[in-house]
Amino acid sequence: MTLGPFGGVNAGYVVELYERYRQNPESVDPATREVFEQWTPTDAIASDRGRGVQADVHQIVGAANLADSIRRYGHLAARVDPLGSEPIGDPSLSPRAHGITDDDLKALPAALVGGPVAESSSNAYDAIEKLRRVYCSTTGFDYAHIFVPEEREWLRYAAESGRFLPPMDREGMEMLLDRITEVEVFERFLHRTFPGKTRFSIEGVDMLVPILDELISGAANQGARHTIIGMAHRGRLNVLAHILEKPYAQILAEFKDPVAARTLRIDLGWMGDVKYHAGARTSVPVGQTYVTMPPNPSHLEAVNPVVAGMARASGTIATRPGAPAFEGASTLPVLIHGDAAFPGQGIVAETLNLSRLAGYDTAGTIHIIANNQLGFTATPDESYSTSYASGLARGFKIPIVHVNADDPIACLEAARLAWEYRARFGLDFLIDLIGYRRYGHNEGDEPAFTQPLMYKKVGAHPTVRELFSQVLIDNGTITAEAADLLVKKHFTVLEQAFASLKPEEDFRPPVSEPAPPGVAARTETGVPLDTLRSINKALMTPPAGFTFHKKLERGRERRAALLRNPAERNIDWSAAEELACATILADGIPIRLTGEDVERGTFSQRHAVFHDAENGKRYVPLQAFPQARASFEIHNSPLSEAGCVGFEFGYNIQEPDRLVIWEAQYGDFINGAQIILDQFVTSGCSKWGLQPSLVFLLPHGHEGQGPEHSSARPERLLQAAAGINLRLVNCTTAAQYFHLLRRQAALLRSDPLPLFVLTPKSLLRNPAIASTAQELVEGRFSSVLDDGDVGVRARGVKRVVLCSGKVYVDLMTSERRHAASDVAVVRVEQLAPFPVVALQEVLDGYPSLRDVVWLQEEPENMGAWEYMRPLLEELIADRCPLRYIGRARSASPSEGSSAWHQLNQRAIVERAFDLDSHPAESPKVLSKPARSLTGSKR
Ligand SMILES: Cc1ncc(C[n+]2csc(CCOP(=O)(O)OP(=O)(O)O)c2C)c(N)n1
Repeated sequence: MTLGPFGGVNAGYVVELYERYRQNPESVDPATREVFEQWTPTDAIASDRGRGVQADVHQIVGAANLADSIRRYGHLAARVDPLGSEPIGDPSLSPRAHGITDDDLKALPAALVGGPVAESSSNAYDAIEKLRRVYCSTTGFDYAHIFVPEEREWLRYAAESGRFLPPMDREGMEMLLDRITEVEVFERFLHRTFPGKTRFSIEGVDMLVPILDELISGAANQGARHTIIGMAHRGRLNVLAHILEKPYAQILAEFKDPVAARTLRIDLGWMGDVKYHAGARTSVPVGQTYVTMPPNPSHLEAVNPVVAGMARASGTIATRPGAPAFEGASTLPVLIHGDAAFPGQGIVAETLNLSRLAGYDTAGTIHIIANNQLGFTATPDESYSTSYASGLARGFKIPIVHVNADDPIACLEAARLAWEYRARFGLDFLIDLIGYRRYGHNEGDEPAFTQPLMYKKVGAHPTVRELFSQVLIDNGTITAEAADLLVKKHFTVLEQAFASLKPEEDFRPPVSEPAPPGVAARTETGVPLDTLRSINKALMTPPAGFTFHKKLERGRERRAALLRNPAERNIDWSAAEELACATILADGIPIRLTGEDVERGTFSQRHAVFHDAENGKRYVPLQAFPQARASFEIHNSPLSEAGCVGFEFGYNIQEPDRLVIWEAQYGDFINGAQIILDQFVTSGCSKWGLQPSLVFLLPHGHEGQGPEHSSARPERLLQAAAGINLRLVNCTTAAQYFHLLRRQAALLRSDPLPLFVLTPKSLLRNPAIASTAQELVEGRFSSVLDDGDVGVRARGVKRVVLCSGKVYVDLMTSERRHAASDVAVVRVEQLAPFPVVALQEVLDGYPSLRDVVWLQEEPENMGAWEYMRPLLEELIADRCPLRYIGRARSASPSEGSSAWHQLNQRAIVERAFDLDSHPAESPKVLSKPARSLTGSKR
């Protein structure tokens, strides 16, 4: 397309161009030549060429700049509010602002304005008027922030050519009215049948449903086979009913809210959720594409990264070794936002920031803001600092179309533009669907308490169905009776569904069946030595000519020699991890590993990606070894926790046969993703029947680095542990980690649970946690590790110290350990689910106990103690007292000074081995007796 040749220029430049053209018409470009050919400068040219041309040139430049302003700022004058508020406009949209008049424009050629509108116009005035109809009508095109010329030109042409106005014949119009009627009648029926019951009606943005129709069928025509929709409460029931084809009977049954013993699976930890959070998946294709809507928690916008991750997983082909392939066009993600939530919630920005990153992009997500011009009660002025609710999207170079929800054709045009843009560029697009809210925040709320004037208008405002049917009646497309019949037809369908309702049968919670008991404990995960050796050899064979950084060479030499002597304790944490991943890939299970700086590893321990020291080329051993039978992907994530964890959760539930691992830079940063943990990861099964198996690697341990790098806050995860909804492991050997990862991969289908691993930091290279090759060959993960040194002396043991993770190494390397032959140190490697059987067995092996101690380095109100205490009390019963050794209760996870840390750490260890000093007499800051156990049990 060609714009006017002078868009945004100054007069001096045009005079210069005109002089060039006069001397040689071929010396200027064709668009400019065309303007000069049609332009007759005033007579002044003959007498005083310079001044005359200058005057006319000001008009040329004025016209060109007016056209440019309309393209840039026309949306400010667009009538996008169905309630009729005056657009703010902009002075640059009037000819006066550019020193010209309408008459001047009439004397100028249309080519000055450029673009498709110029082709059918007789002069610049005509063309400008057409441009106004494009940019200042019921659609506001907001794309001046798109800096890539090709994308911007495409958008201009699309807007101005009208090519995206779907040619709608009589039948199309009738179908559209039918659809809008169906949407409206559903809400009216619910309103009448269940007065005052919350449903978060769609009314006011009814066009959301036809927009989704257009997006889904448009994307399907472009080859999409799956549409994934994320949305909050507003209009959700309507979308579930009409886009996901959730049966009316089921929705109506949910309104009845039956408590049927048959459906209440409390034994499975099933709690369910309210109806406007439920998800659904169509089992039959709609418009040739399957549609999924994941469940959504109340936390607005939290579902955004989940949908993006699902779409990424759905489009990823992971069955071939090497890096996986991504075919983005196969899946369309659609996110429906609220106008208060979109600018307000940080997770929106985190998700938008993923949109163009390798490993995260979705080949374009289509966003719709269901903009009813209110939050709960908050107004736009109270909700965002941007000009529009959509303002944030500008920074991410996303084209925005503001469209009046009362203009059905303009809405469909916006939808068409969205999917065509996505298909063309594989990038995000945003539709700001501006409507209103017919009722309060929910149907029991009185909106006029806070918005009396707005709701006077809303009360008198006809519905979009009424408006559109009037248009069709006026232009003779349908009769008024036909429009009424449509309403009756849809009421009849709902009435029939309601009349034949059997609430207890029609109500179907998506309960997932639990795995048979004990599967995890029985899972064998050893790998034959020959297999390990050949895989290790392949991993240590780089491409010919690859130059490693000098400092990495020695480590690789050590790695190459690892498995020579199976009894040598030389396998450290990272080697165990790489061998676990390699053997999992060799078993045909794809792996995705992401997190901040994971490619190298926060502690420079992983080096899963090497960079050639000479030419910077990447080499990823796990993508290059010949034994692999599935893909491996690893990505340094952006500096985000909520967005990234949400994304990995979505990826995981969409493709549960892949091992998905997210690593925190330090464990404490996972608190940035607390909403995703609480709302999706730990409760998703209980609320919605989801079965995630996502793995979290959380560096954890008190090492004197201060309060912010010590704790992954296991207490919060343990608080969320109930029944069997997660695994939390704090393991102490490389082999345990190897078997743990392999077990997780083996259980992806049969016993999926999220796995949280508290991982080491300084211990990563410490020989104390190293393992032998033989330990990888044999056995499985053990949830409890008994004190290997006690053996026959078990009878003399008076104290069992139970602990977990890094503090075990502190105990074992203490000088006191040798002398304390009456103290056994037992590691609880898996904290949740509580390993009751394994612990019972171990404790039964010590018949002469005087006490059992739970020892931890975390403060008493953190770590595992408060979770362990009632469980251990029950286990130990009245055999002996249970005591606590560890730091006292504290508001902060650890000391801020390394020296102070060491002092406390040493004291904890000493207390463990000091049987004569009752923990109750310990220094105050360190240990306390278990409150209920200082005397008799409970
Ligand atoms: C993170 C979060 N904070 C607060 C709320 C409570 N809340 C529910 S709806 C709502 C208003 C949302 O307004 P908007 O985004 O415009 O959506 P609408 O309900 O108007 O469609 C609020 C504040 C919530 N659900 N989630």
